[in-house]
Amino acid sequence: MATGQLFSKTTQALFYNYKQLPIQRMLDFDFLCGRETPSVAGIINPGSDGFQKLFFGQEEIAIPVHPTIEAACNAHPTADVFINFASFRSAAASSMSALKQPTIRVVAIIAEGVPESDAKQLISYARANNKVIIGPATVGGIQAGAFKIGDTAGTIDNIIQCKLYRPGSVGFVSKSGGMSNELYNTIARVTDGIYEGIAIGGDVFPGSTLSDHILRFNNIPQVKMMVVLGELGGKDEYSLVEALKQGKVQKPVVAWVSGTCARLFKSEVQFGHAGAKSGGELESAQAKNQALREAGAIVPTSYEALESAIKETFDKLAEEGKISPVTEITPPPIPEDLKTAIKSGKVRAPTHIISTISDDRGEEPCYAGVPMSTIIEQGYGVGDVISLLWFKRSLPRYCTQFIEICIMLCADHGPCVSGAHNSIVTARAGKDLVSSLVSGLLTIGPRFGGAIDDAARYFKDAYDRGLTPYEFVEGMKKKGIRVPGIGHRIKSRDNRDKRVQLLQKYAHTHFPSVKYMEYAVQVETYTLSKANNLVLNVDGAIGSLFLDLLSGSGMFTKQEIDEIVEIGYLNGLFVLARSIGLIGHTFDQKRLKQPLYRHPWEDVLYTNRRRRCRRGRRTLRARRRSTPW
Ligand code: Q5B
Repeated sequence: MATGQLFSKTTQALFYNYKQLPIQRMLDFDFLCGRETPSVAGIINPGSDGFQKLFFGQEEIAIPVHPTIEAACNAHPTADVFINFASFRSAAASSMSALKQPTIRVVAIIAEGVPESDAKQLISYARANNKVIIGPATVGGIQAGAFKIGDTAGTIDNIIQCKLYRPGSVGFVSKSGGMSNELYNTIARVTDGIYEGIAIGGDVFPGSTLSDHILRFNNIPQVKMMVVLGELGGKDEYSLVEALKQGKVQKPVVAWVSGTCARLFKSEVQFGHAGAKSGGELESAQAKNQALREAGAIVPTSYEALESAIKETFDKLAEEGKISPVTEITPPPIPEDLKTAIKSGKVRAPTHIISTISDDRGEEPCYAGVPMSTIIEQGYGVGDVISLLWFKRSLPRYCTQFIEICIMLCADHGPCVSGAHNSIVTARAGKDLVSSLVSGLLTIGPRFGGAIDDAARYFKDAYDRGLTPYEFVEGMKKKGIRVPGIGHRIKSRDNRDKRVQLLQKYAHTHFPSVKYMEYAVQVETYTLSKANNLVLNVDGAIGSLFLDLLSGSGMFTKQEIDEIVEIGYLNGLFVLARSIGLIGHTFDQKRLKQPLYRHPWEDVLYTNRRRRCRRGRRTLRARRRSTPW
């Protein structure tokens, strides 16, 4: 890199603290400039690693993420700029650690509010080790057509307007980042543009000074003139005055120190930056402007006259043949982000998912259009929520209460049923809650708990077709299908399922019609004539009563009822309810610290033949003796 140059078109940076927008802006700038490699080599996100997906033009690239500064520097030894987006609390420590890395040459510190004592330590370490700090409290800097730090120069539109995608002849240094955007624009209007622009930051102790950069620009052959924008407060501008007086700067310097209005205030004024306060007369904008003028800088009489001063200086250099015309290029268009394009109405994109039951985009989530505050404030219950999310409507209270009763009645049926058994075994195998729950839920099906939908389907079909219970049951038998909703392992004619009786009682009291349930009872009467345990079970009771709810409530069309039965909503009630019990069983086993379950041999009928030999029998006997049960 030539003397004085901080950056080039191949400079790469490490970016500390993942901030998507400024990194993407850097990469967009790279693309605009026709860089071959992204200017961000790696990201340091303390504690995490992996990759971050970002765009380089139209292409998506994965930028490595490292957990520590050391790891990032080791992985990217040619990345010599460290862009520090840490907060003011950790900016000093991370900047010092970066400065100590042999591969790091330039550190840009974006944070405002870095303690002055910390800043001084950083500055003295950097100077002693020949490293450059830009900031703290800076937006960064830019080398036109080559490299840009973070948010410098603002949006892509502004960068294009200021022609920062290709180098000009002006070196620019400013204290303020915001004002540098303004000056990039001014300079682009009246000259061939910026070669390099640096905002040193508005702190009292900047890592590098106005004169540091002016002296550097003086050594860069492509820089033909310099523009300086200082501000009241501090004495930084005087080091430039000294350099000018000592003849260290040979190229024209146009300078302006802003803050001349401070004199209009009766008391001392503090502008936006920590350093921008007029202490004594020497620190006033007027005194500094005067000193710069006397030292040989071109200092206009007002900020408004700065633009013409820059123009005159540039035109003079051009007339003297010191500036050769810049080759204008048309930068490639930056593809717009889909989100932005959609927002501006420029494009439309098909969605990949359609949802009709809930919406979380507004101020509060809505279930089927009902805001959460209504659900809570008007005392909706779980049954109402189910009716909104499953059936997309508010059902009458007697219906939602029926749903809640189903949930309560089916929440658990002891540890011996298939689902609970599986959850218990899984929990005892040391698995987590979700695994234990899911293992129990997976047993729900045509024999256990999941017969509600089929019960509703078959009872509805048989009733609607006017089949007698005899015709129905015998027809099913011919097809080799057990009647869903009929039969139980432990319930029988003499040991009725209380849950079924409770559901029937509720429906008789509240439902306008219970025709499907009455049909199911007639079927039960017939099946009981065959065997004692062929009772209407809880699945059959819920299935038939839900048909009554759907048809009797007047809230569903015939077509909707057919669809609900065909899709099969009702097993969902058992799944939802039994999850409560399965979770309970899982907690219970864990609370009881139960060991790994192993089914006892005695409880298994082994049917594989064992060869009769003495040794074999001895082994089996020995094994049995050592088994704990
Ligand atoms: N037979 C439930 O059977 C069970 C028949 C039938 C015609 C029938 C059986 C069945 C339909 C599915 C159903 C939900 C497997 C049950 C639930 C939740 C639970 C569970 C809990 C909880 C029980 C003996 C003879 C055979 C069979 C005949 C049996 N059922 N015929 N239609 N439905 N039902 N499931 O006692 O001539 O000897 O060959 O599949 O509705 O899961 O608490 O435990 O809350 O957790 O094992 O309540 O009924 O009878 O298989 O020995 O059969 O009866 O064809 O006749 P079993 P099997 P045959 S509620």
